[in-house]
Amino acid sequence: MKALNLILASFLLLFPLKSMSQTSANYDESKVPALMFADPFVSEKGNLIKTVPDWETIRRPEILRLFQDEVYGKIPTDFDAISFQVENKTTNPFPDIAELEEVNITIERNGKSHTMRINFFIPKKGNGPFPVILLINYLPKYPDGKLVDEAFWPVPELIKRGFATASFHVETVAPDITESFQNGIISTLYPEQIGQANGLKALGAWGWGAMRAMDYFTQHPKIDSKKSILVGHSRTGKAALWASANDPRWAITYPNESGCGGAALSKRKYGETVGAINGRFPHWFADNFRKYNEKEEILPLDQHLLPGLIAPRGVYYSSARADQWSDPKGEYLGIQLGSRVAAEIYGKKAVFDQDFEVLNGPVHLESVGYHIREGKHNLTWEDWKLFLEFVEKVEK
Ligand code: GTR
Repeated sequence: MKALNLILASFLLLFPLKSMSQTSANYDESKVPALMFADPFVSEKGNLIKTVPDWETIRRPEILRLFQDEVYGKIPTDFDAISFQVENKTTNPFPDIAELEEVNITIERNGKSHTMRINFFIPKKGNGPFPVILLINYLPKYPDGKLVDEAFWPVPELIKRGFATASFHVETVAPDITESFQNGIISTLYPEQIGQANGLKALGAWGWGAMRAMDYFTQHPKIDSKKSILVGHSRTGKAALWASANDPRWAITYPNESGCGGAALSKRKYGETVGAINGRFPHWFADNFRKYNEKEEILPLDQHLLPGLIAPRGVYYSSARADQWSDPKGEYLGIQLGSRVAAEIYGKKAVFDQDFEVLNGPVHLESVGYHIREGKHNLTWEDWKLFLEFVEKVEK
């Protein structure tokens, strides 16, 4: 009995992070259901959408509304005032190559105000204006206080390549906690969103934070905000996608391993499912998204419609082979199908003609790209490096 307890205890020690939903998830391709997808090029009234004006005035707004109402909830953007104050409190870890600005962004609405904070590094070499990369961070390892985790946010490498780079922690906008996520901008600035079935939740709030950081970049003399890049990993990859669908000021959007509710197709029910994600993180998505728990087949849309909302701007996805929970094949299909808008409406060379199974290296097309690497769920230097190669091609 003692031996059995010992075995059990060491098993729990070895696998403490694998939740039950993760172990009971489907990882068998033969069990993936036959897929029925909404057509990006047929409007709700049944009209064929072929031109840029029809896409931009009819079909794109329909799809944006569907994501807003059924998946993510609204991102309100109205406020009365915004102001910026640079207040450096931390020692600059890279004084030789970068200037550091720790910026307080204060937003006012209906007599109330909220202040969020971003950490911002600007190259010392050259006069700019510099393109800027914003990373939405959620790692508990370095909330405000410690500025940089070089594996996850490789500031010196980005600076050396001529980018300015900024990051904010989700907590400065909305805590990533089911019980208290509203204790940020939601209850202070947008209380009317609370209780609405398509109201603002945590992912949308983090996306809103990215927009306010962009407000700072657009007025910064050293920044070329027309070349701004939004990056997120996993949960913040989902937020980055939704932010960029709402805010056309992002030139390139890079969600790394954003999985369920991000890059991956929900209807495949492979790895993490809608029911699993809503169960574990009820504060991320609109309440309406719960209607599709274990019923993904009745979703009136799927994630392949997201890249089209970002087109013709750049969008890049990446997966990790051992990160089956995020469904790498579903992520690839999401961008392969999704890039049809860039290709067929905007005439970009954006056709992924290889099947997922035969991919043997990164695919870098005109405004879209994808890579899969070996290894586990993480944002690594390998991911950054391949992504930056794509950026160089897009910005040429
Ligand atoms: C997982 C979650 C994923 C993903 C990830 C992360 O536990 O199931 O959807 O968002 O967390 O953010 O690291």
